[in-house]
Amino acid sequence: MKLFGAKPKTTGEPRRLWLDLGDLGDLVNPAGPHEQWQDHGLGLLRTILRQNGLQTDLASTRACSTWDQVRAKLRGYDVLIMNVRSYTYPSAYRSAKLFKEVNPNGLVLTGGMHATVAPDEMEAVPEFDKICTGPGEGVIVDLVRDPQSFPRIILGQGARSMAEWPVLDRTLWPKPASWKLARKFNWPLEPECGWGPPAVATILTSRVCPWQCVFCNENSYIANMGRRPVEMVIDELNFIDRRYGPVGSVVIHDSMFFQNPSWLEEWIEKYPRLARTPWPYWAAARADTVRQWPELFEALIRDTNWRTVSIGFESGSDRVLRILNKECTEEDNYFTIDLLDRIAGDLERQGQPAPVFWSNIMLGIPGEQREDAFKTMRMLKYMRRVLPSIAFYAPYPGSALGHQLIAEGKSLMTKDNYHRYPDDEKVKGIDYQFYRELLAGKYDAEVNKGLPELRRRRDDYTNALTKA
Ligand code: B12
Ligand code: SF4
Repeated sequence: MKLFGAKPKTTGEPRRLWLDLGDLGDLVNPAGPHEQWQDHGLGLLRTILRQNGLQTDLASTRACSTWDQVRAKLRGYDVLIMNVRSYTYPSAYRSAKLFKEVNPNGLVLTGGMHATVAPDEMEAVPEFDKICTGPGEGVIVDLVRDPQSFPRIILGQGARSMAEWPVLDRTLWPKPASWKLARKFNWPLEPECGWGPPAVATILTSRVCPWQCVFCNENSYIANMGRRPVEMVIDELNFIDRRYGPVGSVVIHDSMFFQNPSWLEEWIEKYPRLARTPWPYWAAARADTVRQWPELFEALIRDTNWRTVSIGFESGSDRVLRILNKECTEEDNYFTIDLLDRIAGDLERQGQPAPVFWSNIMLGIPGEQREDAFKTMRMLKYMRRVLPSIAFYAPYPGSALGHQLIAEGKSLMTKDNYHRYPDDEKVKGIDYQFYRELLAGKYDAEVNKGLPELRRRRDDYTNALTKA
Protein backbone atom coordinates (compact mmCIF):
# COMPACT_ATOMS: atom_id res chain seq x y z
CA MET A 1 0.00 0.00 0.00
CA LYS A 2 1.28 3.48 -0.85
CA LEU A 3 0.65 4.85 2.60
CA PHE A 4 2.17 8.29 2.58
CA GLY A 5 1.90 9.29 -1.07
CA ALA A 6 4.32 9.80 -3.93
CA LYS A 7 7.49 11.89 -4.16
CA PRO A 8 7.32 15.63 -3.48
CA LYS A 9 7.19 18.55 -5.85
CA THR A 10 8.57 21.57 -4.05
CA THR A 11 8.50 24.55 -6.44
CA GLY A 12 5.65 26.89 -7.33
CA GLU A 13 3.60 25.48 -4.49
CA PRO A 14 0.35 27.08 -3.37
CA ARG A 15 0.51 28.81 0.01
CA ARG A 16 -0.95 26.48 2.59
CA LEU A 17 -1.89 27.16 6.17
CA TRP A 18 -2.64 24.51 8.82
CA LEU A 19 -4.87 26.14 11.40
CA ASP A 20 -4.70 24.63 14.90
CA LEU A 21 -8.14 24.94 16.53
CA GLY A 22 -9.45 25.73 19.98
CA ASP A 23 -10.88 28.55 22.01
CA LEU A 24 -9.41 32.01 21.44
CA GLY A 25 -6.62 32.82 23.86
CA ASP A 26 -5.90 29.28 25.05
CA LEU A 27 -2.24 29.66 24.06
CA VAL A 28 -2.07 33.23 25.36
CA ASN A 29 -3.70 33.11 28.76
CA PRO A 30 -5.37 29.69 29.03
CA ALA A 31 -8.53 29.00 30.99
CA GLY A 32 -7.03 25.74 32.27
CA PRO A 33 -4.20 23.28 31.72
CA HIS A 34 -6.04 20.91 29.39
CA GLU A 35 -6.64 23.63 26.84
CA GLN A 36 -2.90 23.71 26.22
CA TRP A 37 -2.43 20.11 25.09
CA GLN A 38 -1.03 19.74 21.64
CA ASP A 39 -2.93 18.04 18.84
CA HIS A 40 -1.43 14.69 17.77
CA GLY A 41 -3.55 14.59 14.60
CA LEU A 42 -2.05 17.88 13.48
CA GLY A 43 1.42 16.77 14.58
CA LEU A 44 1.22 13.45 12.75
CA LEU A 45 -0.19 14.79 9.50
CA ARG A 46 2.14 17.81 9.32
CA THR A 47 5.09 15.46 9.96
CA ILE A 48 3.98 13.25 7.07
CA LEU A 49 3.46 16.26 4.82
CA ARG A 50 6.88 17.62 5.67
CA GLN A 51 8.55 14.26 5.04
CA ASN A 52 6.94 14.35 1.62
CA GLY A 53 8.20 17.85 0.86
CA LEU A 54 4.85 19.58 1.32
CA GLN A 55 5.28 22.68 3.46
CA THR A 56 2.44 24.09 5.52
CA ASP A 57 2.58 27.28 7.56
CA LEU A 58 0.97 27.16 10.96
CA ALA A 59 -1.40 29.44 12.85
CA SER A 60 -3.65 28.75 15.81
CA THR A 61 -6.97 30.21 16.88
CA ARG A 62 -5.69 29.48 20.41
CA ALA A 63 -2.79 31.87 19.84
CA CYS A 64 -5.15 34.73 18.87
CA SER A 65 -7.22 36.81 21.25
CA THR A 66 -9.77 38.12 18.76
CA TRP A 67 -11.37 36.92 15.53
CA ASP A 68 -9.84 39.93 13.77
CA GLN A 69 -6.43 38.51 14.60
CA VAL A 70 -7.49 35.16 13.16
CA ARG A 71 -8.71 36.88 10.00
CA ALA A 72 -5.33 38.61 9.61
CA LYS A 73 -3.49 35.28 9.95
CA LEU A 74 -5.65 33.69 7.25
CA ARG A 75 -5.08 36.38 4.62
CA GLY A 76 -3.00 35.51 1.58
CA TYR A 77 -3.30 31.72 1.63
CA ASP A 78 -4.52 29.41 -1.13
CA VAL A 79 -5.32 26.44 1.09
CA LEU A 80 -6.55 26.13 4.67
CA ILE A 81 -6.25 22.75 6.47
CA MET A 82 -7.95 21.88 9.77
CA ASN A 83 -8.41 18.91 12.15
CA VAL A 84 -12.00 19.35 13.27
CA ARG A 85 -13.30 17.71 16.46
CA SER A 86 -16.82 18.30 17.69
CA TYR A 87 -15.55 20.50 20.48
CA THR A 88 -13.50 22.58 18.01
CA TYR A 89 -16.24 22.67 15.36
CA PRO A 90 -17.39 26.19 16.30
CA SER A 91 -13.89 27.58 15.71
CA ALA A 92 -13.48 25.57 12.48
CA TYR A 93 -16.80 26.88 11.18
CA ARG A 94 -15.98 30.48 11.92
CA SER A 95 -12.43 30.19 10.60
CA ALA A 96 -13.62 28.69 7.30
CA LYS A 97 -16.02 31.60 6.82
CA LEU A 98 -13.29 34.16 7.59
CA PHE A 99 -10.86 32.36 5.29
CA LYS A 100 -13.28 32.61 2.36
CA GLU A 101 -13.95 36.24 3.16
CA VAL A 102 -10.28 37.15 2.78
CA ASN A 103 -9.36 34.52 0.15
CA PRO A 104 -12.49 34.01 -1.99
CA ASN A 105 -10.67 31.60 -4.31
CA GLY A 106 -9.02 29.65 -1.50
CA LEU A 107 -9.74 26.01 -0.66
CA VAL A 108 -10.65 24.66 2.76
CA LEU A 109 -9.56 21.05 3.47
CA THR A 110 -10.94 19.42 6.58
CA GLY A 111 -10.78 16.11 8.37
CA GLY A 112 -10.94 14.88 11.97
CA MET A 113 -13.43 13.36 14.39
CA HIS A 114 -16.28 15.76 13.64
CA ALA A 115 -15.86 15.25 9.90
CA THR A 116 -16.02 11.51 10.66
CA VAL A 117 -19.09 11.48 12.88
CA ALA A 118 -21.09 14.41 11.52
CA PRO A 119 -20.17 14.81 7.82
CA ASP A 120 -23.75 15.90 7.01
CA GLU A 121 -23.45 18.86 9.31
CA MET A 122 -20.21 19.89 7.60
CA GLU A 123 -21.50 19.18 4.11
CA ALA A 124 -24.23 21.77 4.68
CA VAL A 125 -21.56 24.47 5.06
CA PRO A 126 -20.36 25.51 1.58
CA GLU A 127 -17.07 26.90 2.92
CA PHE A 128 -15.80 23.37 3.66
CA ASP A 129 -14.51 22.37 0.21
CA LYS A 130 -13.18 18.92 1.13
CA ILE A 131 -14.30 16.82 4.07
CA CYS A 132 -12.24 13.74 4.90
CA THR A 133 -13.95 11.18 7.11
CA GLY A 134 -11.81 8.73 9.06
CA PRO A 135 -8.05 8.51 9.43
CA GLY A 136 -6.00 10.80 7.23
CA GLU A 137 -2.46 9.41 7.19
CA GLY A 138 -2.93 7.47 3.95
CA VAL A 139 -4.60 10.27 2.04
CA ILE A 140 -3.18 13.56 3.32
CA VAL A 141 -0.22 13.83 0.94
CA ASP A 142 -2.23 13.26 -2.23
CA LEU A 143 -5.08 15.43 -0.98
CA VAL A 144 -2.86 18.39 -0.15
CA ARG A 145 -0.86 17.99 -3.34
CA ASP A 146 -3.89 17.82 -5.63
CA PRO A 147 -7.13 18.59 -3.78
CA GLN A 148 -9.17 19.06 -6.93
CA SER A 149 -8.72 15.44 -7.92
CA PHE A 150 -10.80 14.41 -4.88
CA PRO A 151 -14.57 14.46 -4.42
CA ARG A 152 -16.01 16.71 -1.71
CA ILE A 153 -16.49 13.87 0.77
CA ILE A 154 -13.41 11.71 0.99
CA LEU A 155 -13.05 8.36 2.70
CA GLY A 156 -9.80 8.53 4.66
CA GLN A 157 -7.23 5.78 4.83
CA GLY A 158 -5.35 4.77 7.96
CA ALA A 159 -2.25 2.78 8.73
CA ARG A 160 -2.73 -0.88 9.61
CA SER A 161 -0.55 -0.40 12.62
CA MET A 162 0.78 2.56 14.56
CA ALA A 163 4.21 1.06 13.89
CA GLU A 164 3.88 2.74 10.47
CA TRP A 165 3.51 6.20 12.01
CA PRO A 166 6.63 8.36 11.89
CA VAL A 167 8.02 9.90 15.08
CA LEU A 168 6.16 13.21 15.46
CA ASP A 169 8.14 16.31 14.71
CA ARG A 170 7.00 18.21 17.79
CA THR A 171 8.44 21.48 16.48
CA LEU A 172 5.50 21.47 14.05
CA TRP A 173 3.15 22.16 16.97
CA PRO A 174 2.09 25.72 17.78
CA LYS A 175 4.12 27.72 20.26
CA PRO A 176 2.73 29.42 23.34
CA ALA A 177 1.80 32.93 22.27
CA SER A 178 2.70 35.02 25.31
CA TRP A 179 6.01 35.33 27.16
CA LYS A 180 4.20 34.56 30.40
CA LEU A 181 2.93 31.20 29.11
CA ALA A 182 6.18 30.46 27.26
CA ARG A 183 8.13 30.52 30.55
CA LYS A 184 6.22 27.51 31.88
CA PHE A 185 5.28 25.71 28.69
CA ASN A 186 8.50 23.83 27.87
CA TRP A 187 7.67 23.88 24.14
CA PRO A 188 7.89 21.64 22.12
CA LEU A 189 7.14 19.57 25.20
CA GLU A 190 4.02 20.46 27.13
CA PRO A 191 3.24 22.18 30.41
CA GLU A 192 2.47 20.66 33.78
CA CYS A 193 -1.22 20.09 34.53
CA GLY A 194 -1.09 18.56 38.02
CA TRP A 195 -0.57 14.96 36.86
CA GLY A 196 3.22 14.88 37.14
CA PRO A 197 6.30 17.08 37.08
CA PRO A 198 7.15 19.26 34.06
CA ALA A 199 8.14 19.04 31.28
CA VAL A 200 5.35 16.79 30.07
CA ALA A 201 5.63 14.54 27.02
CA THR A 202 2.31 13.33 25.60
CA ILE A 203 2.32 10.16 23.56
CA LEU A 204 -0.08 7.63 22.02
CA THR A 205 0.48 3.87 22.17
CA SER A 206 -2.96 2.78 20.92
CA ARG A 207 -5.91 4.37 19.16
CA VAL A 208 -8.69 1.90 19.53
CA CYS A 209 -10.94 1.05 22.45
CA PRO A 210 -13.02 -2.09 21.89
CA TRP A 211 -15.80 -1.28 24.38
CA GLN A 212 -19.17 0.21 23.49
CA CYS A 213 -20.09 2.75 26.15
CA VAL A 214 -23.08 4.54 24.67
CA PHE A 215 -21.74 8.03 25.41
CA CYS A 216 -18.52 7.30 23.49
CA ASN A 217 -18.25 4.03 21.48
CA GLU A 218 -15.17 5.10 19.60
CA ASN A 219 -14.80 1.74 17.94
CA SER A 220 -17.81 2.53 15.78
CA TYR A 221 -15.80 5.29 14.09
CA ILE A 222 -12.10 4.73 14.78
CA ALA A 223 -10.77 2.05 12.45
CA ASN A 224 -8.98 -0.90 13.95
CA MET A 225 -5.23 -0.35 14.08
CA GLY A 226 -2.33 -2.24 15.62
CA ARG A 227 -0.76 -0.85 18.78
CA ARG A 228 2.60 0.89 18.58
CA PRO A 229 5.31 -1.59 19.58
CA VAL A 230 6.61 -1.12 23.13
CA GLU A 231 10.19 -0.42 22.04
CA MET A 232 9.09 2.24 19.55
CA VAL A 233 7.20 4.05 22.32
CA ILE A 234 10.22 3.94 24.62
CA ASP A 235 12.62 4.98 21.83
CA GLU A 236 10.42 7.98 21.05
CA LEU A 237 10.36 9.02 24.71
CA ASN A 238 14.13 8.63 24.98
CA PHE A 239 14.58 10.69 21.82
CA ILE A 240 12.30 13.45 23.13
CA ASP A 241 14.15 13.48 26.44
CA ARG A 242 17.56 13.74 24.74
CA ARG A 243 16.50 16.34 22.19
CA TYR A 244 14.12 18.59 24.18
CA GLY A 245 14.25 17.32 27.77
CA PRO A 246 14.59 16.69 30.50
CA VAL A 247 11.14 15.12 30.47
CA GLY A 248 9.55 15.22 33.94
CA SER A 249 6.50 13.04 33.31
CA VAL A 250 4.54 11.41 30.53
CA VAL A 251 0.87 11.50 29.58
CA ILE A 252 -0.23 8.47 27.58
CA HIS A 253 -3.19 9.90 25.67
CA ASP A 254 -4.65 6.48 24.69
CA SER A 255 -8.38 6.20 25.20
CA MET A 256 -7.66 2.84 26.85
CA PHE A 257 -4.10 2.07 27.92
CA PHE A 258 -4.97 -0.92 30.14
CA GLN A 259 -5.76 -3.42 27.38
CA ASN A 260 -3.83 -6.16 25.52
CA PRO A 261 -2.18 -7.94 28.50
CA SER A 262 0.73 -9.18 26.36
CA TRP A 263 1.64 -5.61 25.34
CA LEU A 264 1.36 -4.49 28.97
CA GLU A 265 3.57 -7.36 30.15
CA GLU A 266 6.22 -6.31 27.65
CA TRP A 267 5.86 -2.70 28.86
CA ILE A 268 6.44 -3.87 32.46
CA GLU A 269 9.52 -5.73 31.38
CA LYS A 270 11.05 -3.04 29.14
CA TYR A 271 10.00 0.41 30.36
CA PRO A 272 11.93 0.30 33.66
CA ARG A 273 14.98 -1.11 31.88
CA LEU A 274 15.10 0.79 28.60
CA ALA A 275 13.61 4.22 29.36
CA ARG A 276 16.31 6.80 30.16
CA THR A 277 14.25 7.55 33.27
CA PRO A 278 11.16 5.55 34.18
CA TRP A 279 9.10 8.73 34.09
CA PRO A 280 5.89 8.73 36.14
CA TYR A 281 2.90 8.69 33.84
CA TRP A 282 -0.84 9.22 33.43
CA ALA A 283 -2.84 6.55 31.60
CA ALA A 284 -6.39 5.19 31.42
CA ALA A 285 -8.01 1.94 32.55
CA ARG A 286 -11.46 0.50 33.23
CA ALA A 287 -12.69 -0.80 36.57
CA ASP A 288 -13.85 -4.16 35.14
CA THR A 289 -10.48 -4.95 33.57
CA VAL A 290 -8.64 -3.93 36.74
CA ARG A 291 -10.81 -6.48 38.52
CA GLN A 292 -10.09 -9.02 35.79
CA TRP A 293 -6.29 -8.53 35.85
CA PRO A 294 -5.46 -7.15 39.32
CA GLU A 295 -1.89 -8.54 39.37
CA LEU A 296 -1.11 -6.90 36.05
CA PHE A 297 -2.53 -3.61 37.31
CA GLU A 298 -0.51 -3.79 40.51
CA ALA A 299 2.71 -4.63 38.66
CA LEU A 300 2.22 -1.67 36.31
CA ILE A 301 1.76 0.68 39.23
CA ARG A 302 4.67 -0.66 41.24
CA ASP A 303 7.18 -1.39 38.49
CA THR A 304 6.49 1.24 35.82
CA ASN A 305 5.61 4.35 37.82
CA TRP A 306 1.99 4.56 36.68
CA ARG A 307 1.15 7.35 39.08
CA THR A 308 -2.07 8.89 37.78
CA VAL A 309 -4.64 6.24 37.00
CA SER A 310 -7.46 7.62 34.89
CA ILE A 311 -10.64 5.60 35.29
CA GLY A 312 -13.95 6.37 33.67
CA PHE A 313 -15.96 5.38 36.72
CA GLU A 314 -18.73 7.63 35.37
CA SER A 315 -21.36 6.56 37.91
CA GLY A 316 -21.68 4.89 41.31
CA SER A 317 -25.01 3.34 40.43
CA ASP A 318 -25.53 0.02 38.63
CA ARG A 319 -28.75 1.35 37.11
CA VAL A 320 -26.94 4.21 35.39
CA LEU A 321 -23.91 2.08 34.49
CA ARG A 322 -26.36 -0.14 32.63
CA ILE A 323 -27.94 2.84 30.85
CA LEU A 324 -24.42 3.76 29.74
CA ASN A 325 -23.61 0.20 28.64
CA LYS A 326 -20.43 0.70 30.66
CA GLU A 327 -20.14 -3.05 31.34
CA CYS A 328 -18.70 -2.18 34.76
CA THR A 329 -20.58 -2.56 38.03
CA GLU A 330 -20.62 -0.73 41.36
CA GLU A 331 -18.69 -3.70 42.68
CA ASP A 332 -15.99 -3.38 39.99
CA ASN A 333 -15.65 0.30 40.88
CA TYR A 334 -15.25 -0.32 44.61
CA PHE A 335 -12.87 -3.22 43.96
CA THR A 336 -10.63 -0.90 41.94
CA ILE A 337 -10.83 1.90 44.51
CA ASP A 338 -9.86 -0.47 47.34
CA LEU A 339 -7.05 -2.03 45.33
CA LEU A 340 -5.45 1.31 44.47
CA ASP A 341 -5.90 2.42 48.06
CA ARG A 342 -4.05 -0.65 49.31
CA ILE A 343 -1.18 -0.27 46.83
CA ALA A 344 -0.93 3.48 47.52
CA GLY A 345 -0.82 2.96 51.30
CA ASP A 346 1.90 0.38 50.88
CA LEU A 347 4.02 2.59 48.61
CA GLU A 348 3.60 5.52 50.99
CA ARG A 349 4.84 3.41 53.89
CA GLN A 350 7.93 2.67 51.79
CA GLY A 351 8.45 6.41 51.29
CA GLN A 352 7.47 6.28 47.63
CA PRO A 353 4.99 8.55 45.87
CA ALA A 354 1.48 7.11 45.97
CA PRO A 355 -0.66 6.71 42.85
CA VAL A 356 -3.86 8.73 42.57
CA PHE A 357 -7.01 8.40 40.53
CA TRP A 358 -7.98 10.79 37.78
CA SER A 359 -11.61 9.96 38.24
CA ASN A 360 -14.00 10.70 35.39
CA ILE A 361 -17.52 11.15 36.63
CA MET A 362 -20.65 12.06 34.68
CA LEU A 363 -23.75 13.69 36.06
CA GLY A 364 -26.97 14.64 34.34
CA ILE A 365 -27.30 11.41 32.37
CA PRO A 366 -30.79 10.96 30.92
CA GLY A 367 -32.63 8.47 33.13
CA GLU A 368 -30.47 9.19 36.18
CA GLN A 369 -32.45 9.69 39.39
CA ARG A 370 -31.45 11.65 42.46
CA GLU A 371 -30.55 8.53 44.41
CA ASP A 372 -28.20 7.46 41.56
CA ALA A 373 -26.43 10.81 41.70
CA PHE A 374 -26.08 10.53 45.49
CA LYS A 375 -24.45 7.11 45.01
CA THR A 376 -22.04 8.60 42.48
CA MET A 377 -20.99 11.39 44.84
CA ARG A 378 -20.71 8.85 47.66
CA MET A 379 -18.35 6.76 45.55
CA LEU A 380 -16.27 9.82 44.75
CA LYS A 381 -16.00 10.76 48.41
CA TYR A 382 -14.99 7.19 49.24
CA MET A 383 -11.82 7.60 47.13
CA ARG A 384 -8.96 8.78 49.26
CA ARG A 385 -6.41 9.81 46.66
CA VAL A 386 -8.30 11.36 43.82
CA LEU A 387 -8.30 14.15 41.29
CA PRO A 388 -11.98 14.35 40.39
CA SER A 389 -13.00 15.25 36.85
CA ILE A 390 -16.74 15.74 36.83
CA ALA A 391 -18.72 16.58 33.72
CA PHE A 392 -22.33 17.06 32.83
CA TYR A 393 -23.11 14.37 30.27
CA ALA A 394 -22.72 15.76 26.73
CA PRO A 395 -24.48 14.13 23.75
CA TYR A 396 -21.64 14.04 21.21
CA PRO A 397 -22.36 12.93 17.67
CA GLY A 398 -20.63 9.63 16.96
CA SER A 399 -21.87 8.05 20.16
CA ALA A 400 -25.01 5.91 20.22
CA LEU A 401 -26.68 7.89 23.01
CA GLY A 402 -25.57 11.18 21.44
CA HIS A 403 -27.12 10.27 18.08
CA GLN A 404 -30.34 9.19 19.79
CA LEU A 405 -30.71 12.41 21.78
CA ILE A 406 -29.85 14.55 18.75
CA ALA A 407 -32.47 12.68 16.70
CA GLU A 408 -35.05 13.17 19.44
CA GLY A 409 -34.32 16.92 19.47
CA LYS A 410 -33.12 16.77 23.07
CA SER A 411 -29.52 17.89 22.59
CA LEU A 412 -28.74 21.46 23.55
CA MET A 413 -25.33 21.33 21.86
CA THR A 414 -25.20 23.36 18.66
CA LYS A 415 -22.57 24.18 16.10
CA ASP A 416 -21.99 27.48 17.87
CA ASN A 417 -21.73 25.84 21.23
CA TYR A 418 -20.49 22.24 21.30
CA HIS A 419 -18.91 22.87 24.64
CA ARG A 420 -18.09 26.26 26.14
CA TYR A 421 -18.36 26.32 29.88
CA PRO A 422 -18.19 23.42 32.31
CA ASP A 423 -21.69 23.96 33.66
CA ASP A 424 -23.35 24.50 30.29
CA GLU A 425 -26.64 22.68 29.98
CA LYS A 426 -26.31 19.90 27.44
CA VAL A 427 -29.62 17.99 27.36
CA LYS A 428 -33.24 19.14 27.53
CA GLY A 429 -35.23 18.00 30.53
CA ILE A 430 -32.30 17.59 32.94
CA ASP A 431 -32.62 19.40 36.26
CA TYR A 432 -29.21 21.10 36.20
CA GLN A 433 -30.05 23.22 39.22
CA PHE A 434 -30.26 20.03 41.28
CA TYR A 435 -26.79 18.98 40.08
CA ARG A 436 -25.28 22.39 40.81
CA GLU A 437 -26.67 22.20 44.34
CA LEU A 438 -25.44 18.63 44.68
CA LEU A 439 -21.89 19.73 43.79
CA ALA A 440 -22.15 22.68 46.14
CA GLY A 441 -22.96 20.34 49.04
CA LYS A 442 -26.68 20.87 49.55
CA TYR A 443 -27.37 17.13 49.66
CA ASP A 444 -24.34 16.07 51.68
CA ALA A 445 -26.53 14.48 54.38
CA GLU A 446 -27.89 11.97 51.81
CA VAL A 447 -24.52 11.51 50.13
CA ASN A 448 -22.76 10.78 53.40
CA LYS A 449 -25.17 8.02 54.40
CA GLY A 450 -23.17 4.83 54.89
CA LEU A 451 -19.82 6.54 54.38
CA PRO A 452 -17.17 6.11 57.08
CA GLU A 453 -16.65 9.33 59.11
CA LEU A 454 -13.20 9.91 57.64
CA ARG A 455 -14.51 10.01 54.09
CA ARG A 456 -17.30 12.49 54.73
CA ARG A 457 -15.04 15.47 54.11
CA ARG A 458 -16.30 18.09 51.71
CA ASP A 459 -14.19 19.01 48.72
CA ASP A 460 -15.16 21.81 46.42
CA TYR A 461 -16.66 19.65 43.70
CA THR A 462 -17.98 22.67 41.83
CA ASN A 463 -14.37 23.40 40.86
CA ALA A 464 -13.92 19.81 39.67
CA LEU A 465 -16.49 20.38 36.94
CA THR A 466 -14.74 20.16 33.57
CA LYS A 467 -15.69 21.07 30.04
CA ALA A 468 -17.40 18.16 28.33
C1 B12 B 1 -5.99 12.94 23.73
C2 B12 B 1 -7.44 13.30 23.76
C3 B12 B 1 -7.81 14.40 24.51
C4 B12 B 1 -6.80 15.23 25.30
C5 B12 B 1 -6.05 16.22 24.43
C6 B12 B 1 -6.79 16.77 23.24
C7 B12 B 1 -5.87 17.32 22.18
N1 B12 B 1 -5.47 18.57 22.29
O1 B12 B 1 -5.50 16.61 21.25
C8 B12 B 1 -7.68 15.87 26.39
C9 B12 B 1 -7.57 15.01 27.63
C10 B12 B 1 -7.38 17.30 26.80
C11 B12 B 1 -9.06 15.73 25.76
C12 B12 B 1 -10.11 16.45 26.20
C13 B12 B 1 -11.37 16.38 25.64
N2 B12 B 1 -11.77 15.51 24.70
CO1 B12 B 1 -10.58 14.28 23.82
N3 B12 B 1 -9.65 12.83 23.08
C14 B12 B 1 -8.40 12.53 23.07
C15 B12 B 1 -8.18 11.20 22.33
C16 B12 B 1 -8.13 10.08 23.37
C17 B12 B 1 -6.99 11.11 21.42
C18 B12 B 1 -6.87 12.23 20.39
C19 B12 B 1 -5.74 11.94 19.46
O2 B12 B 1 -4.66 12.45 19.63
N4 B12 B 1 -5.94 11.03 18.50
C20 B12 B 1 -4.92 10.60 17.58
C21 B12 B 1 -4.86 11.52 16.37
C22 B12 B 1 -3.77 11.06 15.43
O3 B12 B 1 -6.11 11.41 15.73
P1 B12 B 1 -6.96 12.65 15.18
O4 B12 B 1 -6.57 13.91 15.84
O5 B12 B 1 -8.38 12.28 15.17
O6 B12 B 1 -6.47 12.77 13.66
C23 B12 B 1 -6.67 11.72 12.71
C24 B12 B 1 -7.96 11.82 11.90
O7 B12 B 1 -9.01 12.47 12.56
C25 B12 B 1 -7.57 12.46 10.61
N5 B12 B 1 -7.52 13.91 10.48
C26 B12 B 1 -7.41 14.86 11.42
N6 B12 B 1 -7.33 16.08 10.87
C27 B12 B 1 -7.37 15.94 9.55
C28 B12 B 1 -7.32 16.87 8.53
C29 B12 B 1 -7.37 16.42 7.20
C30 B12 B 1 -7.31 17.40 6.10
C31 B12 B 1 -7.46 15.03 6.93
C32 B12 B 1 -7.50 14.54 5.54
C33 B12 B 1 -7.54 14.11 7.98
C34 B12 B 1 -7.48 14.55 9.27
O8 B12 B 1 -6.26 11.97 10.43
C35 B12 B 1 -5.58 11.84 11.69
C36 B12 B 1 -4.69 10.61 11.61
O9 B12 B 1 -5.46 9.45 11.42
C37 B12 B 1 -9.49 11.13 21.48
C38 B12 B 1 -9.96 9.71 21.14
C39 B12 B 1 -9.10 9.07 20.07
N7 B12 B 1 -8.79 7.82 20.27
O10 B12 B 1 -8.72 9.69 19.07
C40 B12 B 1 -10.47 11.90 22.36
C41 B12 B 1 -11.58 12.69 21.69
C42 B12 B 1 -11.04 13.40 20.49
N8 B12 B 1 -11.96 13.68 22.72
C43 B12 B 1 -13.23 13.92 22.75
C44 B12 B 1 -13.87 14.80 23.68
C45 B12 B 1 -15.38 14.85 23.61
C46 B12 B 1 -13.13 15.54 24.58
C47 B12 B 1 -13.70 16.49 25.64
C48 B12 B 1 -14.76 17.44 25.15
C49 B12 B 1 -14.22 15.78 26.87
C50 B12 B 1 -14.15 14.33 26.87
N9 B12 B 1 -15.31 13.67 26.78
O11 B12 B 1 -13.06 13.76 26.94
C51 B12 B 1 -12.45 17.27 26.13
C52 B12 B 1 -12.39 18.70 25.54
C53 B12 B 1 -10.99 19.22 25.34
C54 B12 B 1 -10.88 20.69 25.20
N10 B12 B 1 -9.82 21.16 24.62
O12 B12 B 1 -11.69 21.44 25.61
C55 B12 B 1 -13.96 13.12 21.72
C56 B12 B 1 -14.34 13.95 20.50
C57 B12 B 1 -15.66 13.51 19.94
C58 B12 B 1 -15.94 14.20 18.69
N11 B12 B 1 -17.08 13.84 18.13
O13 B12 B 1 -15.21 15.02 18.20
C59 B12 B 1 -12.94 11.95 21.46
C60 B12 B 1 -13.05 11.31 20.10
C61 B12 B 1 -13.15 10.92 22.61
C62 B12 B 1 -14.55 10.47 22.80
N12 B12 B 1 -14.96 9.40 22.15
O14 B12 B 1 -15.30 11.07 23.55
N13 B12 B 1 -9.06 14.84 24.75
S1 SF4 C 1 -15.68 5.49 27.46
FE1 SF4 C 1 -13.66 4.59 27.62
S2 SF4 C 1 -14.07 2.38 27.79
FE2 SF4 C 1 -15.94 3.29 27.02
S3 SF4 C 1 -15.80 3.12 24.78
FE3 SF4 C 1 -14.96 5.15 25.34
S4 SF4 C 1 -12.77 4.92 25.59
FE4 SF4 C 1 -13.73 2.87 25.63
